Amino acid sequence: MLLTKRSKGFSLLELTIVLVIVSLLSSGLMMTLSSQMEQRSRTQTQQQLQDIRDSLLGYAAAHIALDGKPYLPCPDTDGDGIENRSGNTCSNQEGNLPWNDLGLADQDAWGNRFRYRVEPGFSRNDVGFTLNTAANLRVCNLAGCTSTLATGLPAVVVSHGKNGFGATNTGNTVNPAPTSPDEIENTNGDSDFVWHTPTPPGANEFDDQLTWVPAAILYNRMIAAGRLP
Ligand SMILES: [Ca+2]
Ligand SMILES: [Ca+2]
Ligand SMILES: [Ca+2]
Repeated sequence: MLLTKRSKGFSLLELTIVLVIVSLLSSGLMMTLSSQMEQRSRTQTQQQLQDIRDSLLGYAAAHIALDGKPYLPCPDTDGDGIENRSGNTCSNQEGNLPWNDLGLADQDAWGNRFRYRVEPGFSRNDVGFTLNTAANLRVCNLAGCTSTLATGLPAVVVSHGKNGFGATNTGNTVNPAPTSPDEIENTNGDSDFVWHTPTPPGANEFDDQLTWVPAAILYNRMIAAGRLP
């Protein structure tokens, strides 16, 4: 009789065990969902970076400097997505991607602008670039650039990733600066950038995503389009 009575419901202990299992399962599910969303945002941003590189190559093929040679766009420095020039040269060699000129989205998957740096010799609209124009941008494995992934680059584009440190947001204000050396290298306005796989928050935090325009690919496309030599 006692057994029949017990089988009608859960004991407090059983209920507690069930609740613990449910909470473990749901927190595991939440973690899986949030890491899936993060991965989806990274994949989306990577696709955008590929489109940006293609658009920069297309821009060079379609824009003719006064001397008949091709040129790349200047950075946008005032938040309207349109390049900023001072006469025939860029107002600044580094700023945000001129998304409006390129016909692309104005933000990465985390709501921030893409950073864009272009070499002076590749961005004049009076004297275009040739096969001999100097290109000195570098993408390195680590800050300080003791080893390089790519050198002699005409242009580099950076998404500042999920943490968005150092990026301009869509309200055209600059987010808090990064503190890790590798992310600082992508915001300090010189010719060197860093790319490697993400590292978690902490002293060496890194979540930036990059693309770059190799000189050889740019030249190849210009020759194929009949724009160079
Ligand atoms: Ca502008
Ligand atoms: Ca970042
Ligand atoms: Ca740098």
